[in-house]
Amino acid sequence: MYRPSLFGIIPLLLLLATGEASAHAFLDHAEPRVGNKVASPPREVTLWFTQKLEPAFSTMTVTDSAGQRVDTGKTRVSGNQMSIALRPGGSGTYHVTWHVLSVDTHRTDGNFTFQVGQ
Ligand SMILES: [Cu+2]
Repeated sequence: MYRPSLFGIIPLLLLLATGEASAHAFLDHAEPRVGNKVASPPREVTLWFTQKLEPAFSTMTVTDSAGQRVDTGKTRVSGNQMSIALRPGGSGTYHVTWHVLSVDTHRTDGNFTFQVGQ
């Protein structure tokens, strides 16, 4: 016999909460891919978000393993996509930090790394 319980209700609440949160712009994927390793320094970094971005308030920076900025400082935004060109850099761990304002006026930010070289 069926007995309603919290075990049925809690997943439903989580589902509703997640649905609300996904309305903000979160990182969907990136190129180079998050945590991945690439053979040579990429010419640019591109991020794809779960929502369209406001170009004037969306930025990212990229630093190399020495903590030096290797991005050109000019973020390009198109729809839910944001890119930045990189200057030639060395191998090691690169850090990408992003701050975006999505079209629903919510701010989100985050960071990730990828590896360059062996
Ligand atoms: Cu939102």
